Amino acid sequence: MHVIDVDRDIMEINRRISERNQRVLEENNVFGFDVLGAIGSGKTSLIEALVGRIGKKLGIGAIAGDVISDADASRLKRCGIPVIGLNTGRECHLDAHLVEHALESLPLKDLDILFIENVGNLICPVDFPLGAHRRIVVVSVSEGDDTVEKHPMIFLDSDLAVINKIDIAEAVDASVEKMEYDAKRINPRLPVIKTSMKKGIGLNEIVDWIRKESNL
Ligand SMILES: Nc1nc2c(ncn2[C@@H]2O[C@H](COP(=O)(O)OP(=O)(O)OP(=O)(O)O)[C@@H](O)[C@H]2O)c(=O)[nH]1
Ligand SMILES: [Mg+2]
Repeated sequence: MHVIDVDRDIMEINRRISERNQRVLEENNVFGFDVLGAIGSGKTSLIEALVGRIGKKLGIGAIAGDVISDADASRLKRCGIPVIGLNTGRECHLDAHLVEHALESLPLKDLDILFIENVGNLICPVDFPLGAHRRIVVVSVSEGDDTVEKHPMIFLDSDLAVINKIDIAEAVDASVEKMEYDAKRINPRLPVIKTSMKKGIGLNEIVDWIRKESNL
């Protein structure tokens, strides 16, 4: 029997398109950050906070991935940046082909940084690079302090881990130290920044990291 490995083919096609996307970004001098993480962990809040901190000096654009709504795209548009919303329908992750179309509609010549907010999920997006240069994974204490140890792949494949909502860690009985320890155990090279988007904690550290990585 001839078996076709459909998954492998899809991933290979995605990989090729993601490389093309990265070339498009580079031709336009745009540095891309993929923002991944669990549902409600604070991905949109992070992008909003970063626009507030570096948006006056740098041209920032965003792609907001959601299953059906345009809520995140609308939130980010209110920050005054160009945003393309992408709906995936039933899919639990963005793919490079969707991003390729979004890139065609963004004013890339005016941008220095592009944030791509993926659909809230710690599993599916891992295997689908989009063309961004770096991956930021956002988890929060409210998902439980065993979230990191249960999802090693995304921490292995990311360049920065953000542990968010530390302001409510005690209330939800979560150990931020355990989450940080787990992330470092899974990927010793991974920088981990503990944040509260609500209280503005840890955001300067993220700005420093973004500037260092993007050379901007
Ligand atoms: N207490 C607290 N709440 C936060 C913090 N960061 C975000 N939130 C709240 O958490 C909720 C979800 O935040 P979002 O930024 O929308 O999370 P998201 O990851 O973009 O969510 P999805 O796109 O739906 O997966 C919102 O009500 C935020 O106000 C934080 O540091 N502390
Ligand atoms: Mg969001």
